[in-house]
Amino acid sequence: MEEVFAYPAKWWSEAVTVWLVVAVVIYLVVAVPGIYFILKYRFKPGEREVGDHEKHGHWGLEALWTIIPTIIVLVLATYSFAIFKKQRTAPEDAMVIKVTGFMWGWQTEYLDEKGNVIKTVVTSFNPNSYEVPEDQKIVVPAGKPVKALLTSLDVIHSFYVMPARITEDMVPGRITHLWFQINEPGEYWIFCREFCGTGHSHMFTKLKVVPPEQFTAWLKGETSVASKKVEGGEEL
Ligand SMILES: [Cu+2]
Repeated sequence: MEEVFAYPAKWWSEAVTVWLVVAVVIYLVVAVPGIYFILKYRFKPGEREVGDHEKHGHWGLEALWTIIPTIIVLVLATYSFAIFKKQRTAPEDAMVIKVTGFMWGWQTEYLDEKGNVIKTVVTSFNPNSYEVPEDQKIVVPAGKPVKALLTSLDVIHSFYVMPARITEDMVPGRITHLWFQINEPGEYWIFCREFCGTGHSHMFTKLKVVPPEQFTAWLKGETSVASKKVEGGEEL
């Protein structure tokens, strides 16, 4: 199985496997005996059609096939909710950025420890190209949790961080949030995932994930981030 290098994508990917295994086991437990009984007890010429098949309930069985599914449902619900909670709660040490969506682009603000904006990156609308200029990419450090505070200037957009498999609406007049962590340096897509007008299909940008030292240097403006080929990331 492919190693997932981003959160919360990794947890959901594991959850899919768990749900799949449970579903396949239940399918086999129900369908295999089902097919067997259909063949074994099918009508054969010469048999009486009515009267022979009255059965009375078996309390042990009834209890068993009520309790087991109840336990399965409770376990899956608790397990899935625990992931959902982790997904909604950014780690304490997360770096905070502010991203504002507009028709059609993004403005990303980087903050210092006091919450002052120290750097701003704006991705602007270009209907003629799928290339994102180097200085318009959203840069974040690899292996560190990033919490994004989201809002919009005009209509509802949605900030979709593709490698992390997470999306959240950007609503004018409201601040929403999500967090993600990408462990593998590289370049990944960010899309608007809420139809927001004629420029929607060109409302995207690149997330550039770089080693932490390189990120700090970039933030301070000491060096520009060198263009880097994607390694093990999303197909661009
Ligand atoms: Cu949009």
